[in-house]
Amino acid sequence: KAPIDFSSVEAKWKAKWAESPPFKGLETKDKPNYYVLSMFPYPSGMLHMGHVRVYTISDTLQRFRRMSGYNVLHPMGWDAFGLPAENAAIERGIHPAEWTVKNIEIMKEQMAMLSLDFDWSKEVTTCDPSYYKWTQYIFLEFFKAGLAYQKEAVVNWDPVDKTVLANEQVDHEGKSWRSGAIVERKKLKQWFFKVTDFSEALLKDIDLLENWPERVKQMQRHWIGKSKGAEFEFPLATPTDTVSSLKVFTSRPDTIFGVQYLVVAPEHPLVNKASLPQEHAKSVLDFVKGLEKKQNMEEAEESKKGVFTGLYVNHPLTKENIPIYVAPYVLAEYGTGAVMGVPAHDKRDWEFCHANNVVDEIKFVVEPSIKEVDKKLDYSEPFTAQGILTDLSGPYKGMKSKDAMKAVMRDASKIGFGHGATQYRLKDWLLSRQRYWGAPIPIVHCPECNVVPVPQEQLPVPLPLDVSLTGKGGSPLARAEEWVNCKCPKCNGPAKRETDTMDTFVDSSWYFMRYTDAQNTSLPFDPEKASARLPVDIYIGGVEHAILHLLYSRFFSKFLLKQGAYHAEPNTKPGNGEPFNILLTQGMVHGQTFKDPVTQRFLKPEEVDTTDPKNPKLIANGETPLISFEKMSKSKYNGVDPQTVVEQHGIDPVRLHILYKAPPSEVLEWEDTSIVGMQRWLAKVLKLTETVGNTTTKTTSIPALDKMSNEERDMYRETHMTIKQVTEAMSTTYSLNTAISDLIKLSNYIHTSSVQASSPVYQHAVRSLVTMMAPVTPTLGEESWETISRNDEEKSSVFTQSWPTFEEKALEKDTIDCVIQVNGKTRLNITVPVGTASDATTIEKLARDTPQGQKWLGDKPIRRAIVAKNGQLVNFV
Ligand code: ANZ
Ligand code: ZN
Repeated sequence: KAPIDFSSVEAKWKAKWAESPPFKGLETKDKPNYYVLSMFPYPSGMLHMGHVRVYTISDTLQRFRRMSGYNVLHPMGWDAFGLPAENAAIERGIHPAEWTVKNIEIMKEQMAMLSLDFDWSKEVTTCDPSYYKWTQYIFLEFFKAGLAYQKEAVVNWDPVDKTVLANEQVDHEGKSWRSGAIVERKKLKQWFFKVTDFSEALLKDIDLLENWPERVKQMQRHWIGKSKGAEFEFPLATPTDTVSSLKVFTSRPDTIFGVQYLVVAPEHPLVNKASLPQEHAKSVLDFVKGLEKKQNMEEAEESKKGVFTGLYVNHPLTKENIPIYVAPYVLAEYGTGAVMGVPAHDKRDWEFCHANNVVDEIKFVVEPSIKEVDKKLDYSEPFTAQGILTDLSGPYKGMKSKDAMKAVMRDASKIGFGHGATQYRLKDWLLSRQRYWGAPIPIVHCPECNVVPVPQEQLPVPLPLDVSLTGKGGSPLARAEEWVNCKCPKCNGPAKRETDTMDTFVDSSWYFMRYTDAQNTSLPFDPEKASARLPVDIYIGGVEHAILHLLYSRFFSKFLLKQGAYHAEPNTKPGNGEPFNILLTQGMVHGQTFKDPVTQRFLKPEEVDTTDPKNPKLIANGETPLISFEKMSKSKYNGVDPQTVVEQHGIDPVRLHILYKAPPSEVLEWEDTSIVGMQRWLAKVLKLTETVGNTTTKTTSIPALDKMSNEERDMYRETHMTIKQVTEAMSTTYSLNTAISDLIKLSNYIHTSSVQASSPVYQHAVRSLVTMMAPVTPTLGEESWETISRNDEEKSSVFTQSWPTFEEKALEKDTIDCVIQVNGKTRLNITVPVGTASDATTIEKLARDTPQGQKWLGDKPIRRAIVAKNGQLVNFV
């Protein structure tokens, strides 16, 4: 049985908070702003333990900030467009809007259940027209700036359901998850954001993100993937009417003499009937056609299969004619969509060369440098490192790779053959989806005027509500005829609406800006209001968003800064339109998992007897199951429902347990058994506060340090040490688990100390303890505070209290521990008063007064005393 009746204490404070919200009216102009943001959830209808963890962290930090005198923004909203709602509609016949609204209601209740204090006046719901109107507005800003455009792109196409599939919807055999049909690769017109215009800024400014985890920054750098090298333009041996040369990008210009063929991607413009020699056109085009099935494509890529085009280029440096191939291992979207094949020094080129019998002899143009004695060229595999250029490298032989790269590029640019070039792996963002439940792209297609943006005053382009959802047949909006057919905003003639909707990542790329001015009806947000709040001070969320969401948000925020949608205070970090200052990526919550020791089968909870939690048994045969902690999943029966856990143990113990069991960014291994410890601690704190509540003398004035008894002095020091450590954890290290253990230590200290509850130092210690635990355990914080508060004003809420500050003086010790050496050998330890620490004569006297000192020093005279480390070490010679 729990030592406190949590549910009744919770009910009491929930009612009080509902009547007068704890932080209401505390915002004033003279306080600094602080923005605590946690990633908003998808409204699936149920909070999971991961949500509970992230929101507990953000709620704790925001309460701490408010008590520390900030105007805090701590909003919440819903990432409410997306596939699950659409699938629910298809499977259960419930409209996505209805499904979403219902789920939001449930999850809001669950958040309240957890004592999470969000500013609901700033709530945003991305599927609400009052929000997506502004998503459309921002899309048009991109469009007008030339950064939103349409182009053909290869998509996964299900030929049975006649719909585009996401990569995740194609199984490993290249079949559709829904229809089972072999997925085709089809070129369709798609909408893109030109994020590549920002490649360099997005890369460079990662250096400004001092308060981001290194791992996340590395992932972003890798995703952007800057690569330096050269572009070479090879002239065709026999130029045709349509093509005269072929451009390649390489990161290894030093291997230019090792080029033995070129390869272009199947989508390369060279691959068409007009450009190919007649006798090869059919075989090439048949080969490419075969790749339309995604399956074949992946197989060919794997096998490094390719086909000869019948064309040759002339190598300007070797003067040799070399063949051009087509192969899917060359990607159309990277570099120039063509590569120079250097089989001796690139693994994929090597494999391609062997798979297609391209040449008889492979040219090795680089070898390991002589310094690496044990390394020699092995002609049975490619040598991919840099080294020294061989005799086959013409004028560059004997040069180091590094120098050869420069020399080759210099010589190449002299004859117009090539130049240095930089490539990024980052591609433009394909944002259009052939889906219903998303923000319509605000574009009209007119037979006369072509692509026409919907004028601002006509926004939002509403999502029509009566659309039949079958999951088949392309964009559902295309079937909403009344909606599709419209008038051209430019010429007023008959026209058609764009039927694609936007990727939900578009919605979430700016929601944190909308929070700063969520009710605005004339703009996405007021520039002044946004500028006062941005950048977000701390952003807490899952590491699974380390790349896309964070990159897209950085892109949006840089673009909107450039557009003047808000401005940045010159000295605000990180600067350059970076949206998030501190990024805290919380770790996953793993569930306790039981397996049969023999069959390794996952066991259901009802198959395991856990009455003795330290010694669980299989009910069937009494054996001990295998126990591990793994990602929660239905198939492992290791999921934990937040609601059940809270009902069982109380909100505060659950919050404490979550924060105490692991540092925020590490995996949290959830098991219920040790929550009892948290409950006991809370009961102990309640006892302490009752002791204070029962004393008749409630004093405020704390005596001067030298007026305190020794015990009081120690308690005072302990209190201030705890204030220092907990403040540091809440404000800089986010080591919330150690903050809690420091609070536990302090309460134990008070509990065992001989200082009386009537002492102002005692009361100060308890008051500090309760104030500091309140952000983590709001209910028990209030309940304990009520007991010790001195007057009605104080009584109203612990959250009206200021966060305690520590005095440097209080931390000082009166004595120091001194190690005494005799002739360089450590012989004894003594305690000396701080003031006498460097006074050798006093130390000598104190030392001689101890039995150990008698033994080692006796009456021997001391020739010399060496005092080191501020008196912590003294050597008597
Ligand atoms: C010749 C060469 C020789 C290459 C050698 C590598 C090693 P990073 O560094 O990632 O940018 N490449 C270029 N465009 C390509 C495309 N569209 N599809 C597939 N591969 C492509 O990679 C650059 C290297 O990737 C380029 O340098 C090219 O191969 C290949 F010893 O050119 B290299
Ligand atoms: Zn028109």
